[in-house]
Amino acid sequence: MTNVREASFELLRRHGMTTMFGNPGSTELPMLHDFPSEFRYVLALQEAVAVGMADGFAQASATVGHVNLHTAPGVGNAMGALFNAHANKTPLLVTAGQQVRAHITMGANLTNAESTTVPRPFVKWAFEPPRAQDVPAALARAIHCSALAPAGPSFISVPMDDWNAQVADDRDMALRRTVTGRAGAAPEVVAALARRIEGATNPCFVAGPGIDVSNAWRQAVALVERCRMTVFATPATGGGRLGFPENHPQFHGVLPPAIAPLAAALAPYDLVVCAGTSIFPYYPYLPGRPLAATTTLVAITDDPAEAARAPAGDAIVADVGITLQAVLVEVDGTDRPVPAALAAPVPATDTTPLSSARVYDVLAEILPVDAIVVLESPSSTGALRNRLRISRPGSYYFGAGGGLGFGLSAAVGVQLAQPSRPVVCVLGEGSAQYAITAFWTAAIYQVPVTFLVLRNDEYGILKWFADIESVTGAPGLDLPNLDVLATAASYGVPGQRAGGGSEDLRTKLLAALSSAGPALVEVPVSTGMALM
Ligand SMILES: Cc1ncc(C[n+]2csc(CCOP(=O)(O)OP(=O)(O)O)c2C)c(N)n1
Repeated sequence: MTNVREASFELLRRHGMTTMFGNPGSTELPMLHDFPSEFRYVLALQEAVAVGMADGFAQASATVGHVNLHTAPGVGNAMGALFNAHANKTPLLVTAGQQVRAHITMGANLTNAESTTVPRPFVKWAFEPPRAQDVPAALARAIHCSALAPAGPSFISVPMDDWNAQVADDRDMALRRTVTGRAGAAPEVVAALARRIEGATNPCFVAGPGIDVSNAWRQAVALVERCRMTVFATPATGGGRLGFPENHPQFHGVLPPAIAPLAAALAPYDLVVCAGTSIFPYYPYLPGRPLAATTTLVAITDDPAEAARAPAGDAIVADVGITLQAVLVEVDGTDRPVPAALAAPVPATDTTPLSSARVYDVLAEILPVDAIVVLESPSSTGALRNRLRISRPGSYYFGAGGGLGFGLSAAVGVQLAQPSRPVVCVLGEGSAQYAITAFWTAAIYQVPVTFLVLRNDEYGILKWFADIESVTGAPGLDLPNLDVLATAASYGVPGQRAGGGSEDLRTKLLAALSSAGPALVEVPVSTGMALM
C-alpha cells in the first residue's frame, strides 16, 4: 500500500517538480517527513519570500513551481506575493497545511476556517480535498489548472493527518494523465489578421511578456521584419518579461503607461498588433480616448479575461507563439519603408552622487551577454530599460503586479532555475526591505546573484506620484539611514559600497559578478525620477 505522501511525491516527480520552496510549520511537518533525497527544499524565512522565489523559479525554468505554506497565518503572509504571481501569470502549485481533520469542526488552534477563501482572488483554483485519499488527485488537478492558459497559481489545503492516509490502488489513472492546452487561432482568423497587416498604411507591433512565455521571439522578429513594422514594448508596469530584442533597429522603446500619452504614442499608426499583453497595464490615471480615432488595434492573447476587458480594439484568444507563426506563414511582405532606427541613449555624465542613468550606463558596459536582469528599482525602471536594451529571451523579470518584494525573492528563484547564467538583481533600497530575508536564503544556499542596490534615501517614485496627484506635505516618503549593505552582510551576503564614481562602481560590480556566491554592491544615487 502507498500513502498520500508517497503518492504525492511520485506525482511531483513525474511532473519534474522536484524543487519545493517553503516555510514550514507544525502543520506542514507531516508532508516533509522522510523528504526524498532527489527533492530540494529551499527554505525561505517568510511566506511572501517563499512565493516570490517560487515565482521566479517557475518563470525561469518554464515549469510549474511549487511553494508550501504554513496554514492560515502563512497563507495570509503570502498574499501580496500571490497577487504578484497572479499578475505575472506564473504557473504555481501552492500547498498549505491545515489542522488535523478531527480538529477542524471544533476550530482548534491554527485551523484555517476558510482555507479556500483566504487565497482568493489571486489563485485560479482553491480546494481542500473532501477525503484524505483525494489529495494526490487534487494536486494533479491543481498542477494542470496552473499550467493551462492563462497560467497562474492554484491552491490546495491539506489537513496534516492526510499525508499518512492510504490511497487507492487505482490512483495511477488520475496521476499519469497529461493535459496539453496550447491552441492557435482558427485559419480564417489568422488570414484576416494577415490581410489587415498587408492592407495597413503604417502598422506597428506591441510586444508583451506573453511572447517570452510562449518562446516566440523568433516569430515576432520575423513578422515585424517582413511587414516592416515599428515595434514598442508594452508599458513597463505590465512588462514582466520582454518579448522582443530591445537593440533591434525597429524597436522604438517602451510605451508610456497612462491612457492619454499611450494613445498619443500610437496615434501615428493605423493598425496596432499587440502580442502577449493586456490592453494595457495602465497607471497612473491620465484620462483620454484609449486609441486615436484613426488607430485600430488587434491583440493576440491566451487570456480570455484580458481579451474581454480591453477598452478598445479587437482580440484573438489563442496561444501567442502558435498564432504569430501562423500569421508569419500567411502574410505577404511589403514595400513600405523600413522604420527609421531609434537614436541610442545619450550617455549620462558623472555626477556626485551618480544618477541612476549613469549607473545603468556602467552596468550596460559590463553586463555579460547571457545575463538575466531582475528589476525592482521603481523610480529608474525607464532608465534601465532604455540603457540596457536587453536583447535575449528569458533575460528580464519584473513584478508585473507592482507589489514590492518580488524582485529580491524572485532573483534567488531565477538563479536557482538558471544556474549557468549570471543573474543581476537591481533593487531600490526601499524595495529590498519587502523581501529582505531572501538574502539569508541566497547566502545559505550559495545562490550567486549579484545584487545592485540603488540608494537614494527616499521612496523616489512616490514623490513623483505625489506631484502627479497634486499631493503636498505627505509624510513617510523619506528613508534615512537604511543600510542594506549592513543588513545583507548580517544575513551572510558580502557587499561593498560604491560611492566613488563610475570607475569605482565598475570595479566593484565586476568583482561582485565574478564572485562564486551572492554579492552586493550598494551605490548612492541622486534623487528624482529617471525615465530615460
Ligand atoms: C507591497 C507594496 N507596498 C507598497 C508599495 C508602494 N510603493 C511603490 S514604489 C515604492 C517606493 C520604493 O522605494 P525604492 O525601492 O527605494 O525605490 P525608488 O522609488 O526610490 O526608486 C513604494 C513604497 C508597493 N508597490 N508594494
